[in-house]
Amino acid sequence: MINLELTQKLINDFNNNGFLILDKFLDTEYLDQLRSRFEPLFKGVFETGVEPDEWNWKFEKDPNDVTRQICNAWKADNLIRNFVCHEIVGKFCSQLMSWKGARLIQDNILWKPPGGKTLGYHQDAAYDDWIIPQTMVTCWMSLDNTSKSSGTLEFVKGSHLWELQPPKGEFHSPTDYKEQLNIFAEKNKKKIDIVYVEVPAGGVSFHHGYTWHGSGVNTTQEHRRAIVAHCVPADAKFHPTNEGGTAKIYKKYKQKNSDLLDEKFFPLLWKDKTN
Ligand SMILES: O=C(O)CCC(=O)C(=O)O
Repeated sequence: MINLELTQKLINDFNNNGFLILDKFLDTEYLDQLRSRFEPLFKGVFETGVEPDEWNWKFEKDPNDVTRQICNAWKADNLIRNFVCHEIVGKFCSQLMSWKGARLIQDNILWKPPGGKTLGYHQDAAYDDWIIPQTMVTCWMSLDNTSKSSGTLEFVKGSHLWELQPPKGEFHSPTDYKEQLNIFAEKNKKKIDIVYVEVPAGGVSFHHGYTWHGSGVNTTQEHRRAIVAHCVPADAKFHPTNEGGTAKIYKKYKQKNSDLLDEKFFPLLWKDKTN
């Protein structure tokens, strides 16, 4: 991770747009190593012996033209953990959201091969109604150069100020990946202004949990890979009753008689020690 400070201007940009895009974030000397972890992980070779929580694509079993995703690869791979659990990720997420600290609620590794299909437009915080407060910020770190034609991540500018809608429609490979966005915008009379995350390998974007985003087909001959940290406030807790979104997978980590997010499964990345 490069040593970078967030300026007030960058924080203001995030607050105005609902996202922030930076060309330099990951130390480029680690990119090859990080990319080399993808194939073993999708083949089910887990360095730590711990299986990730979600694993949507398996080598030689699933179609080649989809976006491959693993959730919580940090539990399986120490190098991925070093990056998605890095304190600078937690510090930036906290500063952008005006939080006193940040905790990892989930990671993703994403691999969109040449011809790889879409991911439907959605709002990340819509999936965590089992967390109080229901909020999120996402740090998306790119391991490859990205462009509109490689099916990069795209955001709707200012949509973090729209209300949250429960998850709807297909997430993986919908034919019309903007369908849910268009339905929401039409119903709520919102204007859609799309910005594509076009960064060199090692670049990053951060987005607010309410920001609408998705990605199109990779029409290039290049692979498009990213590692992603989804964070919540350091003192976020389990909702005592809600069971929607991704709760069906993550409620198993709730301890009896406690709403605390256990450090073993939801690690604290950074905490402000100044007050
Ligand atoms: O990389 C993509 O295509 C989508 C990523 C995404 O949805 C996210 O990081 O929240």
